[in-house]
Amino acid sequence: MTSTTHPQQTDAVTEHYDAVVVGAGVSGMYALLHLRGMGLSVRTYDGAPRIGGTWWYNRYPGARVDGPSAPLYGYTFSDELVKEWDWTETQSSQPEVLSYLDHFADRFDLRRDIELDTRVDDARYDEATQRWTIETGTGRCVSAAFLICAVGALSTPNTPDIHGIDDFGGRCLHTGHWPEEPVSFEGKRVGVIGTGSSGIQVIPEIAKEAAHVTVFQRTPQYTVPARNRPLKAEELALVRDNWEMVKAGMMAPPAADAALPMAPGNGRSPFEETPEQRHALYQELWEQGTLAFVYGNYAELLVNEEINREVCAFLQGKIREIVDDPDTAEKLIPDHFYGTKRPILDSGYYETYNRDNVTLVDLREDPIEEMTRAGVRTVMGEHPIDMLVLATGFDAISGSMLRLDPMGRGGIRLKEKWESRYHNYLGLMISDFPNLFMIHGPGTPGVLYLMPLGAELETEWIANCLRHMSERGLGAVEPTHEAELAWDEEVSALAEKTLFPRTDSWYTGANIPGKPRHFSVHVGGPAYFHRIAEIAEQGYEGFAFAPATSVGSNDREEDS
Ligand code: N01
Repeated sequence: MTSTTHPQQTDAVTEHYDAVVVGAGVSGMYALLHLRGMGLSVRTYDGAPRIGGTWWYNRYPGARVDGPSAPLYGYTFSDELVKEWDWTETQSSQPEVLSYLDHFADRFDLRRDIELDTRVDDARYDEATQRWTIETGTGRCVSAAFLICAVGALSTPNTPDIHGIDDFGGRCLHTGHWPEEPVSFEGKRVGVIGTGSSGIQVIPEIAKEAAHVTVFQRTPQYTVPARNRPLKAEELALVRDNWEMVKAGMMAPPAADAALPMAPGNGRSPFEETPEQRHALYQELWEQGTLAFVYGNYAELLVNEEINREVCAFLQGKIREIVDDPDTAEKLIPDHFYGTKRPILDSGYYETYNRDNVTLVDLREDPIEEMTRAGVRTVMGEHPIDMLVLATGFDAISGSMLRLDPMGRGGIRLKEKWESRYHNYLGLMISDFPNLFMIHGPGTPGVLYLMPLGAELETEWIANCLRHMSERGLGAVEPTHEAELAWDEEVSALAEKTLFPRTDSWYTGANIPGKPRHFSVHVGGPAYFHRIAEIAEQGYEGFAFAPATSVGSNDREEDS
């Protein structure tokens, strides 16, 4: 890196990089490593005091990977890393994932290029220099040829606008922004709002310690036992010894005619089996726990109403079986298609309602009116509490990009561009925002795929694009408007084959008041990565490149 001056940029700019990465979570750190490995000068900024992104902020009791078992939730690019990190449980806990990310940062010497406690406040593109100017809350002003937004799909907390919440006399915590120091619930009356993945993980843990827990539930949720357990040495060895095959399996797309675009299912047809056979499968998967309940199920589960309703009935039976009080059990029965909200894995969630110190308030029949100094007032009365835990989720997928709100060509802000739709191409780039790349943006499989592996594959695509530009003396790239519209149709058409768009969820933005309702996840799973590779191989169809201008073109050679 040098401090070359670019004439069109303000005097305040003190440093110039090839790339600035926003975010030092799973994606941002991999982007730093990979781009630095190409000989680029890269700087990474993160507002948190430590690396880890979501895994730093979501440090609430009970937080653990709610996806595929370890070691599949981890980077795949380094055989050494796979071999040397001993995951200890099937559903890795938040402290263990954070330790793994710390190890990753140290092992690959990433920290020297990461500035923590440094939130990016603004990013503006300058067409003349083909560079981004980036300003941080700490007063830094730097420029970069490429802006890599690894801002997280689930990292902007959603804090509900409840009347009087600021007047509450007790402590108020958000699961997505949990304090660093330990929190004691001992002897406390705790209210929890929210029963998504975070609520379902945290409620049983709080109930073990608190004097009383009142759960304020707006929408009941299905959850399947996580069946978390220690990983056996032989299980880890099996994966390590067959790593190439395991990895290939993670990236293999289902057949083009598969019922569910993102996963092959169990290879069995539900229509060729008797109701008893199907029930036996659901029972087997319930006993197995984990996301096997989705991925070991029939591929029709997320596309066929009839099969989905049968699975819902099975799960509803489980709730009635587990929960002793029939009224409470009825309040816990969901009414959406299973799996169309993010599938949840729990450790004793429904069982928690059998405890004497746990009460469920159904906000659909008894909504919150306001918070008072002493608690939560619902239509039917006041619930005194000493602490409030908001497990109210995130402004997901697009929220963190909108919080960054970069300014593109001609002064356009992202908030303007995305007012009614998250226009993008391949989930990676946005027209009018040249040289800005997103990782796990809207339009990628992001939250429906393996996040670390997805980040690797998206970063590698970005790196290849930068190489393509460098070899041809190109200084700017952005998608065309037409390509964006076609991509939106492609993503929507895939989603329409499934039941996903029919449910209100954070996938559709329905959890945030006023957010446009649009299912913005690519449901193709591994097929997405094959698709974006194909587009690159075909000469980056749908992208417009511009030759490097003289003022902005020199950085790679000079800076590295
Ligand atoms: O958030 P959510 P989450 N009044 O949006 C309720 C990932 N994750 O943090 O459904 C009352 O799912 C809301 O009700 P409703 C994981 O992928 C990963 O739980 O909108 N209630 C819902 O019950 C997950 O899916 C990990 O009606 C209000 C809850 O709050 C995703 O993050 C850990 C309300 C929010 O559920 C999000 O999960 C945690 C209001 N005004 C999460 N506003 C790990 O892997 C919202 N709610 C570690």
